[in-house]
Amino acid sequence: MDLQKITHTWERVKEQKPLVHNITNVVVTNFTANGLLALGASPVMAYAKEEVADMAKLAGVLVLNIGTLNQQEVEAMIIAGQAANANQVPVVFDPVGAGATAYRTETARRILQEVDVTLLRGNAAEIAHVFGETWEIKGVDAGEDGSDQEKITLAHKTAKHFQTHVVITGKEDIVSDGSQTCLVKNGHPLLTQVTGTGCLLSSIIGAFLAVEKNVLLAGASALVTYGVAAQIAAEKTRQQGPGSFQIELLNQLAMVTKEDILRDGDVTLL
Ligand code: ATP
Ligand code: TZP
Ligand code: MG
Ligand code: MG
Repeated sequence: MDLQKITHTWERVKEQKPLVHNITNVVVTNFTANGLLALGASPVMAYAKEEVADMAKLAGVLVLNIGTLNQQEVEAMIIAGQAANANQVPVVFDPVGAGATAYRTETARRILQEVDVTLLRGNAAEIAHVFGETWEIKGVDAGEDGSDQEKITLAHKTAKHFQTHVVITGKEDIVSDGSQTCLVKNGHPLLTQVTGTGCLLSSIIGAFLAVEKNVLLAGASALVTYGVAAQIAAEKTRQQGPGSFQIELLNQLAMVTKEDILRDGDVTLL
């Protein structure tokens, strides 16, 4: 995968400032809105079943996230998802905590059945549970990350089974369409010490999908850009803690340069 193509995709996000309609969780709402703004996208959070179809139609992408789900919100997600499908608006789905409870696993599968999801993004445990395998999980956090090969196999079969694209994140990230797969080795362990960094990433992938129809390219571009911004943020806050890192991540989502991405981006088409 060509880093020039990746920076070109990122530049188009900044130019086009796509509207990202999020139906997300209460933990990460503000962080997600600020992260999307820092990247150059335009966030909106809208949840009422009376308005979600109208908002999804207007948007460049719809992002669904079941982090603090309830029955009303799930109904709204399905209405929004079907409106997005009817209007060729791409849909990203983050099945937060799938596998932790039966309700989350069943809801994740229901959304995948009733909505045509363009890209499914989760940690390895969440994706495994959605697919129907068991994998260690602790609340919304993955247990063991798994080897690259295990994650690649899981991404392949999940993408094929649900006819979608899959991103599995962790120490290394994978994006797969069921046959072609990219491996991204950017990011920083401090990302695991700030809540919502996975949820924000799902919305950022959405912003890239709003400007790029090639889902593998959009996914890889988002993973590289986000991972490089995190690496620079970690470097800049080296003597400090996760609080400073969280703020610096927002700064770097706005300030990361083409040169940074070309220098530090680490992506391989397998
Ligand atoms: P979890 O709840 O298991 O933390 P998540 O939804 O927060 O899952 P992550 O897998 O943590 O999602 O991915 C979020 C971001 O953190 C991604 O950019 C990923 O590359 C990065 N990341 C996660 N773990 C590491 C790590 N050990 N080293 C470097 N980057 C990491
Ligand atoms: N509990 C329910 S949703 C949520 C928590 C802690 C946020 C999870 O965010 P992420 O991005 O998966 O770490
Ligand atoms: Mg995480
Ligand atoms: Mg998550």
